[in-house]
Amino acid sequence: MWRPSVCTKDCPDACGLLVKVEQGKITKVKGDPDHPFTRGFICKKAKFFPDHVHNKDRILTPLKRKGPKGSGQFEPISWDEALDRVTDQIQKVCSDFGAQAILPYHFAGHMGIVQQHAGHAFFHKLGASRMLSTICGPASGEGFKTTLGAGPSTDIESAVDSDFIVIWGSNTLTTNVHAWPFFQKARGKGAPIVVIDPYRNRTAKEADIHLMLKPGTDAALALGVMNILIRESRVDLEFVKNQTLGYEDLVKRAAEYPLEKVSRICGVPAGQIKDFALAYGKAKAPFIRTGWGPGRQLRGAMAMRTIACLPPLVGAFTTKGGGITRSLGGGPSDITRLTRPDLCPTGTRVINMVELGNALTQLSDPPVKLFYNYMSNPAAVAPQSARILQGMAREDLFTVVHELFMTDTALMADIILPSASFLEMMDLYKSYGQNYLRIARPVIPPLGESRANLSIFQSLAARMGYEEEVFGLDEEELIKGFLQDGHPSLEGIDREALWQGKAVRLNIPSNPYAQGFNTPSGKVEFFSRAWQEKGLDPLPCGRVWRDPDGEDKFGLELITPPHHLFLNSAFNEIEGIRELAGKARLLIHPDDARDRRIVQEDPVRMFNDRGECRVHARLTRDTRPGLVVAEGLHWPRFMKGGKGINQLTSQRLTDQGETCAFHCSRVEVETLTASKATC
Ligand SMILES: Nc1nc2c(c(=O)[nH]1)N[C@H]1C(S)=C(S)[C@@H](COP(=O)(O)OP(=O)(O)OC[C@H]3O[C@@H](n4cnc5c(=O)[nH]c(N)nc54)[C@H](O)[C@@H]3O)O[C@H]1N2
Ligand SMILES: Nc1nc2c(c(=O)[nH]1)N[C@H]1C(S)=C(S)[C@@H](COP(=O)(O)OP(=O)(O)OC[C@H]3O[C@@H](n4cnc5c(=O)[nH]c(N)nc54)[C@H](O)[C@@H]3O)O[C@H]1N2
Ligand SMILES: [Mo]
Repeated sequence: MWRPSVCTKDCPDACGLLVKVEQGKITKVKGDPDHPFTRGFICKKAKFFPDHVHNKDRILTPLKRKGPKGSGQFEPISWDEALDRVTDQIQKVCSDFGAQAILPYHFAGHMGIVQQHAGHAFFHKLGASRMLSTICGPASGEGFKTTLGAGPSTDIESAVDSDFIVIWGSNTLTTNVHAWPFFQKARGKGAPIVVIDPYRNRTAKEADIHLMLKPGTDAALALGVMNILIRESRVDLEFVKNQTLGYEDLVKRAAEYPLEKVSRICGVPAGQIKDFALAYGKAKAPFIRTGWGPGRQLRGAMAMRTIACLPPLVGAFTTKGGGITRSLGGGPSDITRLTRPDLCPTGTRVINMVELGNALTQLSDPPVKLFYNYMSNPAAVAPQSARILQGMAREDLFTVVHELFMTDTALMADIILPSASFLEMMDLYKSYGQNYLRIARPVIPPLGESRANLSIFQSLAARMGYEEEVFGLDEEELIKGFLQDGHPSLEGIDREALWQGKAVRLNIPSNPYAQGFNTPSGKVEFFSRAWQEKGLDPLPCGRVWRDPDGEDKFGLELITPPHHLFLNSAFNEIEGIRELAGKARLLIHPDDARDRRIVQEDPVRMFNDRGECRVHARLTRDTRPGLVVAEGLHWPRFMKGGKGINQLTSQRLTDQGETCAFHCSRVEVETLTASKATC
């Protein structure tokens, strides 16, 4: 029997799935042809879901540590014992140090609205430290918001009518593959596809044109393009006059970015930049799909803000098919009935999740004494992991991990609570890459003793004696409440179809920017008074910020973009996927390899002052001299030496949004082949 479901991974596509169940076991997963956006195909990873659910390594009972921290020695215990231990420890920490000594840590292991937010009310009521959720998108979001206003951007489906597609810092064929058929349709009607990315990723290889810029130089490139558009009279002056703020200032700023200078900053040939600018300016309906890549630089918000100035300059929003997309994710948004921020004591301290390493090792008054991790694998995904592991190894820290698998984070736990898989729980799904809403019900019951997040937090709440309504509501009641929030996107939607499990289109326009801009002035803000008031440059600016640590010592820049076969660190649990993915590799230009006596496939050590890891060298011209690329994220415990790529990344925060600059590290690389290392 085939049952409908939704892929709950942190991916913009949120695929419609059909799941085959035979004798209580999931035997096959395929794409749901009725899903209007994902249209019946799924990525290679999702085909392995049966091996995710029925994985021999899945944790199916609560576990208690019995050996030293990190040794991997655990013994099964009952739920009662596990919950008692967790609540006893919570109470002890609260009485000895206060509730703020407890740090919840969570992200997007599961994208369902209920399960993703299932712990918030509990930790608010407890008065635990609050986690600032910054690891992924806020720098990009702040950038877009500043220029174009908050809210969903142009619908990817509308790109079929574009005559010029730009994929700017997104590896679409790896991270958003269901957008590709829409781009291909436009291409079939004559639209070229341009990719702007520091390396020749899978998408760049399939594009018509690839501008291979240096990391962190997007704002300079966009200003150079603007300068050409202005000088060559390719600006939509009417749109600019009626709907934008600060054009005269922008003209002056763009003039500071003449072609040759921009070419030097970005490392892109001047002719390529000029051709791109003229073609963008000439297109009737140019469409830009920005990924999160430019935002994962120290000046990520500025980069995204500056890229976002291009469509309004040429009036792209006035034509069907034109526009710009970063994130959709509109729709009902009031989750306070579930998260209950009102229960949180005022003045509770906030800890940025990017700075977890510092929080676990340096924070005092109070120090973190209880770390509660769920839906995230920080030992693999968060920056400067050596420091995180140092913190997690503290004997005086009690760690609870709520997981399906023995991740590097779970290995450091005192108590592990077994999580049900997404196919064993109910939830409501929005997506940040398309405008559909969908409900999925359990396809099979939870395996073993595993339980969904909501159920676990409710048991803890009951043990703590919490009586608020939220601690007694089930998934269905919470979803019903959420769908009543009166948001305009819910007007007229087919609720019956939604409850039957069908994907239902939200009432969101294809091109929200055609209806105005959600900025303080209601216009596109080339000049931002809000940034000026914060002491920031109010105009787009192309100055490049690189990793300041070890400029004299480490000669290479490192970016760590997504791997085709993993999703952040997920899917490492599947042996078949690990085999397909092979060894952890580093793309390095042959010139850099030669200087370091590194040959094809050499094991190498990559290092900086923050840490080190071991990978295999792949010599390739898909990257430029001076730039190495490590597609991630392999689980550190499966890498040689047990150290992951985030040993090298830093906790430094982006200019706005306080996000991690994952693609902005300086490193050095040396061969580990003994004969060469000694000669
Ligand atoms: N297969 C797979 N799919 C995924 C994920 C995964 O790990 N694997 N992760 C999921 C998640 S959580 C997210 S947020 C999305 C992210 O999806 P993307 O936006 O595609 O991923 P990014 O890491 O932001 O990197 C995108 C591209 O930006 C490039 N880049 C790096 N620095 C710069 C720069 O300074 N300028 C420019 N122009 N480009 C730069 C990288 O080389 C990369 O090709 O994908 C989701 N989908
Ligand atoms: N170097 C580098 N690091 C990066 C990035 C990068 O580009 N480069 N990308 C970053 C980005 S964009 C993101 S979004 C973060 C993502 O960081 P995370 O959200 O931590 O991502 P995952 O690796 O998917 O880890 C999620 C974990 O949740 C578990 N899980 C799944 N479902 C459930 C559930 O229902 N309940 C519970 N309790 N657990 C569940 C999974 O088994 C998995 O171990 O990583 C970031 N890290
Ligand atoms: Mo992300």
